Amino acid sequence: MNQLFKQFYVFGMALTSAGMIILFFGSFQENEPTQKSISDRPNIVFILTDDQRWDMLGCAGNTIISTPNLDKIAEKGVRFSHAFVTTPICAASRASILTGLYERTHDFNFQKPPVKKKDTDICYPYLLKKAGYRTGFVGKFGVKTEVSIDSLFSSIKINGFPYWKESAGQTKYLTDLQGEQAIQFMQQSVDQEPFCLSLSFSAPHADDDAKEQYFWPPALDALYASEKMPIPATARKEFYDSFPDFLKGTRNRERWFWRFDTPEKFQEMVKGYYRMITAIDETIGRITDEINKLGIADNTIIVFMGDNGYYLGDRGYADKWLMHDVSIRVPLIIYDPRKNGVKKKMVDQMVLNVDVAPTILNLAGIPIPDRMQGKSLLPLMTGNGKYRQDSIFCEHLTIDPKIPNSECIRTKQWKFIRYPKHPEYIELYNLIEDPLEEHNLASKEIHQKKIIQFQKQCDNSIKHLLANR
Ligand SMILES: [Ca+2]
Repeated sequence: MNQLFKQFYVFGMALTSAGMIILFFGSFQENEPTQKSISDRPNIVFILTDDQRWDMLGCAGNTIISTPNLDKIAEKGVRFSHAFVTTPICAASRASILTGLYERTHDFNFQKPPVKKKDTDICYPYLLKKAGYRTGFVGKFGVKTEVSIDSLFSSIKINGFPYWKESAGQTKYLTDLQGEQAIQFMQQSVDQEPFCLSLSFSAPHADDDAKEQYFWPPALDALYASEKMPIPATARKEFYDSFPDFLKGTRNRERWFWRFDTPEKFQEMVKGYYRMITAIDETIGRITDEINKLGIADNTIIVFMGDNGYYLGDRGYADKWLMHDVSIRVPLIIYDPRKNGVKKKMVDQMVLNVDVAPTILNLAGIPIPDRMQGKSLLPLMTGNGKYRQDSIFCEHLTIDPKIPNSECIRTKQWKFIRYPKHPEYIELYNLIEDPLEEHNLASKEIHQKKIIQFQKQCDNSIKHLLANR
């Protein structure tokens, strides 16, 4: 018995040939999950990294970084070149990944009450577990929930900083330890298929409390040592100096002093960040070897994503939180060995972290709850069915006084950014002519109508997301 699932979406935007912006909003999703017995369903390994920017992958065009195992997964699967997070911060982004809901709707972030039961009731591990999956979690969870997370996962191994751990009389690098725990879960699950493992590496997140910030295994000490790490185009001093006061001296700038305030420190810190990503890649290599060894490679889907982007000295900043592409754009790769009608190698349409949960459910043949705001990416992977995201809305609602709240609309061509507490300052970039967002066009007379339309679109998006809270 097949069922038809529809989701109407409220965000979208069309530009007419006359350059007028028309708000229209509606996208439609159809999924016809095959009703199979639970034992025929695929295993799913969902790997999330912490603070890995979209271009920190060889397969994304980075000619310095070494990520051969992830490149291999991308080669066999589908890479999404324009994947974004709806909120660029660990806590809110992870809640969005779990539930398929925007921050404005799930209302979870640092120093906020836990994710409500009605929202964890639709999260992907809960629904997979309910359908008969063995669900496992390893690594940094980063989300508080009203319900015990035992109701979401059959097996839980939560851990985090510091990067060096004492385990059974040995000192272990955290990424290696998390990899071992992931492998252990798969070994324990192989007679209880299907399983879904959510593996959330702590790396390459800096250990903020440590002067060194970045930690990697000694075997990688020599890697990148002779490289000259590229300095971002927006790292120049006059760029930072041109900011309004509320964007100066913020948390992004504070951490810039920790990491990038001299050319020598910049080189060393960026190399450390790269080495941490290579260490993740090596661990992922061990995980894919184990999938082969266990004889489950033809039925195990791998989904790989980052939880937010990263300023590596761009704009005189460090870390994430704001709405520029370096902060909201993340890597996303999905490899389904069953093929399942997948024809695409790369998808350049804009997709979101809130799409992960509905995609995982769709791949597992489980109905997608109407309440979910993300959409399954399967139609984009197969080239069949409907998915449309002509524009995306992103936001960050932190209560940290040193991080200005911000909201944006991004289309293929335009980026509109506003700061709710500083309505006088707007950023507008033409991404086709200016992909690095160097030239703020907001004061140009010719763009004023466009700005009014983007303001309305932000307001409408927020209204819709609040109504669904
Ligand atoms: Ca993060």
